Amino acid sequence: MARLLFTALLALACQTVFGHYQLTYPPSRGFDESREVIGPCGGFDSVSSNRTDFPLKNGFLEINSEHPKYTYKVNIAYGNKPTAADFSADTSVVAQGQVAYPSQSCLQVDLSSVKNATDGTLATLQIIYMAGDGDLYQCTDVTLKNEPSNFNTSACINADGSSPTKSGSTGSQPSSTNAASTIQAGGFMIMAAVVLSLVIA
Ligand SMILES: *[C@@H]1O[C@H](CO)[C@@H](O)[C@H](O)[C@H]1NC(C)=O
Ligand SMILES: *[C@@H]1O[C@H](CO)[C@@H](O)[C@H](O)[C@H]1NC(C)=O
Ligand SMILES: *[C@@H]1O[C@H](CO)[C@@H](O)[C@H](O)[C@H]1NC(C)=O
Ligand SMILES: [Cu+2]
Repeated sequence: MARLLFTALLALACQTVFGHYQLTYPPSRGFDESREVIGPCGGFDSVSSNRTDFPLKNGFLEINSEHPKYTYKVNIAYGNKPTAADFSADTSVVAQGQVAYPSQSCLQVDLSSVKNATDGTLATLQIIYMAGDGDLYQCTDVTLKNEPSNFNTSACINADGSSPTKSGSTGSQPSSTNAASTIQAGGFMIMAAVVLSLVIA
């Protein structure tokens, strides 16, 4: 019984400490925190049957981050059923940047100067998120459109209140993600202390 309690507490603590991120818009192919490390799409290899229209100009991906600081890269792959290799061409990167606050962030993805991104093209957008605990993957299946019929522009929100057009522009990668690692190490210590005190009691 006590052992069960420890296990439950440990699982809870781990979940809190090791939160990652969710792609909240357009809808993710699928989310399973424990499989988010699996490329190219966080463990979800099947293409969604209902694609979201994605604007060629001024598009974005909205994510919810549990880490307070991270860098990210957005890759595009074309066609109905892209393979892992399709996301990793030199020409696949369509956005990258860094964010220094947790929770909601609107990552700008402007495809207007991407050569193969044309009206009506089927594509999959992949986010690779890096916050110090491995590359974490999410994907969304879209149809690229000049005039999207079902793209929700209101979903673009930055938790720090900054202008969405400024956040997530293609930018330089920071040299390290030490802040995130430090916070995680801190979480580890607290978790260890809690478990230890329970064992002693
Ligand atoms: C597709 O439809 C299902 C069921 O309505 C929904 O859960 C899922 O989020 C949708 N996916 C996309 C990419 O719109
Ligand atoms: C565009 O498509 C062509 C033909 O499929 C391919 O050779 C080329 O690498 C693609 N370019 C980009 C930027 O993806
Ligand atoms: C669009 O996104 C906003 C913010 O997330 C949400 O409140 C609203 O319900 C969404 N609209 C539609 C039509 O899904
Ligand atoms: Cu994480």
